[in-house]
Amino acid sequence: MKMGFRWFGEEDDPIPLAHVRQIPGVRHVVGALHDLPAGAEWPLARIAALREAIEAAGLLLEVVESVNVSDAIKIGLPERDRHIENYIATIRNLSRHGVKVICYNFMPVFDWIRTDLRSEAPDGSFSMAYDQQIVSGSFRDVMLRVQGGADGFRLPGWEEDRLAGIEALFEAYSDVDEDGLRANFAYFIDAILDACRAHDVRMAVHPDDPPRSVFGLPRIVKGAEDMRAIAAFTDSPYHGFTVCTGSLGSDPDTDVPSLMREFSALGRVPFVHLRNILHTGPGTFRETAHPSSEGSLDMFAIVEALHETGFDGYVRPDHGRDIWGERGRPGYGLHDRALGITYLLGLWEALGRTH
Ligand code: DNO
Ligand code: MN
Repeated sequence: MKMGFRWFGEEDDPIPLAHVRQIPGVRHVVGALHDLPAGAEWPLARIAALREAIEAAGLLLEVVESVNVSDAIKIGLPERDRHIENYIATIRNLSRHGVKVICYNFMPVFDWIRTDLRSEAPDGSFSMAYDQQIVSGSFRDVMLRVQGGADGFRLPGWEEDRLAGIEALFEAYSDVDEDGLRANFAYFIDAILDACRAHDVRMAVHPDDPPRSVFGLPRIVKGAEDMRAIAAFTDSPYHGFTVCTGSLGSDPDTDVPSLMREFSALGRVPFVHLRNILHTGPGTFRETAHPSSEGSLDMFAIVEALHETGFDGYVRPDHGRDIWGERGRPGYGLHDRALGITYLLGLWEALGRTH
């Protein structure tokens, strides 16, 4: 298990790499060029600069999250082939700098969604929460509620310039149902797979978060059944998953340890996001600290599933809480994610000693 830490870059992340380096057991930074639009080629020089900054801190850049897939590719618009060419060039450029895994998602229009970015828990810590009732309204209601509530932080995909064209984007999706979206996904994977093989870069699709349709948009990476259909595009190990326990586990019907066991045993899990959530009622959940004792997921059983299937890929803690007065990017503070890492590595060490 290779432990990583997500980092948003020198300009956008308040956490210095020197601090990441001090978290015991962390050797990998999960990074990206966040300013580049989906559909563009990532220039070699920009990747080189990111890698150099990470390596100068004594860390490695082997996992990138995310190289976003454009809506043109998801919708199947004519410009998708140009975007796919750029994606292939990006795979090649990343591989030249030692990148082994690309995390991405196939969610239309938006990325992950929460309805509260700073919800206070009884212990005085803050974390993100979700209420399906609120998402059942219009996305503008959600936007008004969420934006500004966390020091002006915007959910990914909700950037101002993007929201300006949002009606047209919704319209462009009006003919895309789940089957259509899946067909466009298969088209994308088929088009990039040779490049992945040639450059030895494994693709790892992140599940939908939350794992259900939002604002009437189709979503197709919601649970084990969806994942089986996606895995069936090709049996190549270059087409795999980022198993995100918190995203998948927010559906109370999903058995995360058994899903992890199934896909890891198939060799289709190059990357894992480990985090816990607490089901607080029908259609609601909040993010918690990583240990099993704090939330609804059995983190021991999840890590055990990885151990027993001989997992040797990359993991990172996912969203953590804001604790000890820290107030940075929601979900991506230093302290709680560092605590999570120590807990997860403790489970891993114990499993190694006893199995
Ligand atoms: C949610 C997070 C997401 C994820 C992207 C992947 O669980 O891990 O930010 O990174 O959706 O593209
Ligand atoms: Mn995740």
